[in-house]
Amino acid sequence: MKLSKLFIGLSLAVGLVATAAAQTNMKINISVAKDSHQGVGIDVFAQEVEKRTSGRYKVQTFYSGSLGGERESVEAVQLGTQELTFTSTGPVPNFVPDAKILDIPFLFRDKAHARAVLDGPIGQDLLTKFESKGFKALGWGENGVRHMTNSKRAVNTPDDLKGLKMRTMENPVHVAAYKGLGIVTTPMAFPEVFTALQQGTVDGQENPLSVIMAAKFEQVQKHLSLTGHVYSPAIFLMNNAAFDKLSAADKAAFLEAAKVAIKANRERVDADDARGVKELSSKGMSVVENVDKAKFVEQLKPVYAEFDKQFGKANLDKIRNYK
Ligand code: EAX
Repeated sequence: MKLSKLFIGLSLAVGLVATAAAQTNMKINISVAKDSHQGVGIDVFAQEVEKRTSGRYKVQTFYSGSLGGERESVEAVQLGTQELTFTSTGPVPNFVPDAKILDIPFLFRDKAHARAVLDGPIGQDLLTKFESKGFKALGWGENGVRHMTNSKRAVNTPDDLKGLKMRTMENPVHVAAYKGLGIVTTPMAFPEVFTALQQGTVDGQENPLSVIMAAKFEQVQKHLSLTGHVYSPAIFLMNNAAFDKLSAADKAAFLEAAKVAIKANRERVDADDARGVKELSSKGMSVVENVDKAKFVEQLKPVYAEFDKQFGKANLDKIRNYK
């Protein structure tokens, strides 16, 4: 009797210890809502990690900037206070300067071109630059092609941008380029943007249709112009030490999970791009669909001259001409 009780007690204790050791919890977050291209990305990532590690790793998902904006989150991952984040490249150059080159306006012809560059040798080489800064970059996802919105007027040409006060990401390339377009730039973390637009602290902002819809910016912005001025990548970042602690098989599982997640994330961007204009117009936005992009490129000439110096024209051409 006593012995069997002891046995039950022991096996319970062993079971508890085993369960505790078996499951490691990690956190991942995004600054936009769950029902979005990024939400799909981290939800699929979490499922895939759990599945591919037989539940030994559980990734808790956080949305809408509840753990902080993108800059704060990248910093938390670098410090190791948070294991993972999925972020646009907006704040990334502040940590990994090599990433700056990707956010240059009109660098990519379209999403297919950008995806090919990111999945090819240029993008894969860039991923390795994160390691010395404390990150394991698991793969390039996508935030989408950025367009401009504002509450003041329809934007057809760069002239219409002169003097508009717009929120920008905390990204030096964006700030330089938008200044070159005559915009009054106000860098700001994403979780503050809705209120800033609502209160009129800024007139406008720029983001992919996916983000505009997920954030419901149509409630506080009248005009949308399909400027398509920047392709905005996203990236799965993990704390490098946390990644290093994984077994070889688990490392492969995390990398594979990111791949599956990126596929789902990009598919959602395509779906959002296909329905975005119709949906946003039906909710009251007035949309300029045909923007003469050549005029924007022309206006950016002095800024491009600066970028040629900073990044090397050959490096920019390598991306532009990638097939
Ligand atoms: O990553 O800050 C931004 O405008 C980003 O595009 C947004 O947070 C989604």
